[in-house]
Formats: sequence, C-alpha cells, structure tokens
Amino acid sequence: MRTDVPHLLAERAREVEAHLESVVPSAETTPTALHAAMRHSLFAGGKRLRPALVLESARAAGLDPPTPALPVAAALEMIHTYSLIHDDLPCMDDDDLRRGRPTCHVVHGEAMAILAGDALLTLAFTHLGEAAQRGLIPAAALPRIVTTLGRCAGTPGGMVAGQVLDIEGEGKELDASAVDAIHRHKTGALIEASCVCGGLVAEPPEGIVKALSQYGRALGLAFQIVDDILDATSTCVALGKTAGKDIAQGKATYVSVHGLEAARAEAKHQAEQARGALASLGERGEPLASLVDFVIQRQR
Ligand code: GRG
Repeated sequence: MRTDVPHLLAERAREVEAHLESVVPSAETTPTALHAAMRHSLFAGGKRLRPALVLESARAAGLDPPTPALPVAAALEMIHTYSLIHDDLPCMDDDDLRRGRPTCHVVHGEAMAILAGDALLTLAFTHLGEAAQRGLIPAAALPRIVTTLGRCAGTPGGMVAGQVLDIEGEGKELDASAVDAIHRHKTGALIEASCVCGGLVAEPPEGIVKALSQYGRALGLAFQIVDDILDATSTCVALGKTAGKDIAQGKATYVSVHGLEAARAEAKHQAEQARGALASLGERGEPLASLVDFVIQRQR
C-alpha cells in the first residue's frame, strides 16, 4: 500500500512538535530572551523532514510504533534549527527570511541568535542523555547515537565542516567533486544521521543500519540538489526563504556546475539509489521510499 506522504509528514510533525514543547523551556522561563529566540525559529513551521526520517527509519528497523524514537527526532530538529539560525547570521549567509518569517537575529538580535543556536545544539545532546537515563531510549544504543550525531553535525565529516567548505568556495570556480563534497557534508550528513540514529533506537541487525545509512546518504544528496534547483527556479514566497541566493553570492551549485537538466537527472539518479538501498527492508521500507518521492517533487 502506498503511503499518504502529506498525511505522514503532518502526523510526524504534530508528534515531534508536541514532544519539543515538553522539552524546550517556555518563553516565560528565565532567561526569557534566550528561550523566546529559540522558540521563534524552532516553532516556525519547518517541514520536519528530519524527524519524519528518524521515526520512519525506526519503524523500518522494527520499532512499531516508533514512539521511543521521539527524543532522537526532537534532537535532530533542534540541531537542524540551530544550523539554520547560524547559517542566516550576517557573518554567514546574511539572510532575513526563513521558514516564512523574519530570521532569528532580525527579531531577537545577533547575540541572542548565536546563543539560541548554541542552546539548541547543546539541549539536543542533553535531551538524548536524559531520555536514555529515563529508559525512553535503550541505554545500550545511546553511545552510538550520540557519536553518529556529533560526527554528522560537526567536523571533519559533518555539517560544520561543510559550512566551512561552502564559505571557502564562495566566488571560486569549483569543480563537480568540490560541490559534491560541500553538499554531502553540509546537508547530506545530517539527513544520513537522521536515518541511522532513528534505526539505532530499534537496535536492529547491522545490515539494517547499513541500508539506512546508504538510503540517507543518497537521499541527502538528492535533497540538496533539489534545493539548488529550487534556489535557481523558485520564488521567496514559494520557498519561505530567499530565492536566487546562490547566484547572488557566487556559490557553485549542482545547477551552476552541471546545468538545470543534468541537475534534475542527478537528483533522479540519487533518488533511485535511495530507493534501491531499501530493498532488504521489504514492505517495511515503503514509507521511506515514499519520502524519496516527496524530496524529489517538493516545491519548498
Ligand atoms: C557554527 C557559527 C556556526 C555556524 C554553522 C552548520 C551551519 C552553520 C550551517 C549548516 C548549513 C546549512 C544551513 C545547510 C542548509 C541545509 C538546508 C537545505 C536546509 C533547509 O532544510 P529544510 O528545507 O528546512 O528541510 P525546513 O525549514 O523545512 O526545516
């Protein structure tokens, strides 16, 4: 049976948002300015793709319902949101529109935006530790989940390293392999981590973890290629963030290096790789396969 993806995403978003509400301090909790800034960006209506990947990977790995993976889903969304807040800062991409609203530093000031990002990143790991202490996620799975997440969010193989490659590449003529490396680090690593860490909560055989890793890696690259295509072809209103930024900032993208048609073909190829990685999961992999279609067809 085909998965109803809009329904699935809406349900997973509702679950993770309720969970985040129970974890993130209220805007009335001291220091109020910090918590208001964190909540401004966190509860701003993102697609919640990474939490959906965490939960559906946990289900595909044998955890049905995947509720015990909610702390991991929340941690992924906190880390993703921190990266968006910092990415938008004047010293980084200098953007004033995100998730359809003014960026964190525009509303709350630069210092509070930096600290909101820091607090979301650290809260993600605190929350995982607490969830394991309370028996919500298996304690035996925690070390690998934390290590995978830290590696994929950080350096040398993860998102922060990718951001540095991206900054260093600005205004330069990059070749295809350099663009590939930026995309895999900056965006792909956290998407792969979502799939692997979600799966790990189910403590499955190693073959399933490997399949989820391969799926996540291909999906992550497809996601960023589609992002490049949308940046070149869509509008600010449709995206809820600034369109046409890559060209304006002199960034090399899949579109600038390969052209629009080849970028579309590569996104399709990576989508096929992602679906292929799910073969060993049988029917249980169907929701993840449907999420591939969503990533390829998305308009924002
Ligand atoms: C450490 C100061 C400091 C900065 C680091 C790590 C970092 C800044 C930035 C990460 C790079 C980044 C933001 C990559 C972009 C990935 C991307 C395409 C994000 C958009 O994801 P969506 O479309 O967003 O899933 P929503 O809003 O739907 O969640």
